[in-house]
Amino acid sequence: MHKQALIDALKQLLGENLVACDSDALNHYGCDRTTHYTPKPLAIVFPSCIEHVQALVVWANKHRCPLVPSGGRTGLSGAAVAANSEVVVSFQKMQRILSLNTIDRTVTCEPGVITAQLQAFADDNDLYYPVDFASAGSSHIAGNISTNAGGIKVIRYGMTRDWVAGLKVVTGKGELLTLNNDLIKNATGYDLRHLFIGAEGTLGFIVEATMRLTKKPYQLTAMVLALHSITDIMSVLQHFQATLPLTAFEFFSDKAMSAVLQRADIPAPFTVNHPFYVLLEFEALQQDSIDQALSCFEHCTNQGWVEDAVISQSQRQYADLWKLREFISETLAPRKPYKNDISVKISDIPDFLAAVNTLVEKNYPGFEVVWYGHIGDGNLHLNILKPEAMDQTEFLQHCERVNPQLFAIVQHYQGSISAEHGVGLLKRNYLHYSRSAEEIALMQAIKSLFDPNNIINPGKLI
Ligand code: S2G
Ligand code: ZN
Repeated sequence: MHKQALIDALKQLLGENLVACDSDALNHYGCDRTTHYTPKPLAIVFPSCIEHVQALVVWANKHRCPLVPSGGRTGLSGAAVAANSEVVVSFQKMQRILSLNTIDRTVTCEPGVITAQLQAFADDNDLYYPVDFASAGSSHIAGNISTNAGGIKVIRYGMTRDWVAGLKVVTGKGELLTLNNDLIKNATGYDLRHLFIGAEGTLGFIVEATMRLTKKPYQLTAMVLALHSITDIMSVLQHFQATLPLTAFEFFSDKAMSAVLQRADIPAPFTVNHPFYVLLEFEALQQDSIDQALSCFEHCTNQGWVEDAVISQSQRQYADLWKLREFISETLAPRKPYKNDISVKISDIPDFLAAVNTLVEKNYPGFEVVWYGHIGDGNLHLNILKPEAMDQTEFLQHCERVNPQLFAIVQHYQGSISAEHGVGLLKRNYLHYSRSAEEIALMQAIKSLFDPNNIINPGKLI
C-alpha cells in the first residue's frame, strides 16, 4: 500500500482528528532530544483509548507498517526517533490520572501522564513519587518506564522499575495483557511486567501504569561541597552515607558550574572556583542533623578531601543549590554535546574515573569535556562539547572513533554503556560491550515472541 493510502486508512481507522501528517507535526513528533537523526515519519497518530492502540497494532501487523511509541520526547538515545517512514504513536491524548488507592498507596495513570503531574498529584494527596530528573516537566510516565528512568534520587529510592506496581500493555500482536495486578507479592512465574520496563517500547505499548507512592521525605536539606580532586569523592560519599540518611549524592565539574552560573539567575555558592563539586541531600530527621552534616564536612576537610561547603538554610537556597545540578543538561544542550552515560559498581569508581580521564585527555585534546552525574549510583555523564570551529559531522565521527576505547574500559569494569538513558539507536552498535552474545540472542528471541512481525519500534535497542 503506498503512503497516501496508508494515511487514508489510518484516518479511516482512528478518525481524521487523531492523525497528523503536516510537516510541522512530522518534525515535532518524529524525534526525541537526540540531535543526530533527521525525523522522517509517515504520520503521527494520537490514540485516545486502549482500544485505539489495539486496533492500530492489528492494522499495522496487517500492513507491515512499523510503529514508534512517543511520549514526552525527552529521550537521549534515539529510541523515539522515526527516521524511516514509521507511524509515530503519540500518547498526548492519554494523559489522565485514573485513580488513587490510599490503602495500597498506588496511583493508576494513562501512559501520557507527565512525571511532574504525577509528582504533584502525589504531593496533593500527602504522598510522594520519588523518581526525579531534569526532564520531569515534559517526560511521560510510560516513557520513564520504557527507559527505566533513574535521575537524582536513585541512591535512596531506586529506579522507575522499583515503583511499578502493575502495567496494562498491548503487545506487538495486539493482545491486551494485565501484568501483576498491582500485587506486592506474586510468585506465579516470570514477571512479564519487568520485561516491558526498560524495553524502550520494542515489545509493545504501555497503555496503563499503576505506580507505587511513598511517604513524603522530612525536611530535605542540600549541601554543596567543593573538592580539589575527584580522587577522594567516594571517601566523602562513604563518610556522609555512614552518618546521614542521604537522598542524593551528585557531582559536577567546574566547567558545569561555570556554564550554569552564566545563566546569571543562580547565586554562586562560593567566591572562588574549585575543580569539582558534590551536591548531596539528606533528610534532617533530628534536631542535630545539621550539626552532624557540619561535623561530616569538618572531618572531610581535616582529611584533605573537601575545601569548602555550603548548606541550605532556606527553601529558596535549597532550590538554588539544586539548580546548579539540574540546569547542567539544559545549559549544555545548545552546544550539542556528545553524551556518554556510563556506570560501574561504586567500588570501581576511583580506578574507572582515572582510566576514563586518561583516555579523554589523550583523545580529546583541546575539547571542552564536562563531567557530571549521579556518582552515588556509580553513574557518570561525560559530555564532550563540539569545538566551535569543528564541523558537526566531523565531531560526531571523532567521538564515535573514541567510543570503542571508552566502552572497552567500561567492559573491563563490567559496567554499562548506558546507565539510564537507554540504548535506542545511539548505543545499539555498542551493546556487546555490556551484554553477552547469549543475552542479546535471548533478547531477540523475546522480541520475536512479543512482536513476531517486528513492527514495534524496529531497529531500536537490539
Ligand atoms: C542528568 C540528563 C540528561 C543529560 O542531568 O542527570 O541524565 O543531558 C542527565 O545527560
Ligand atoms: Zn542523569
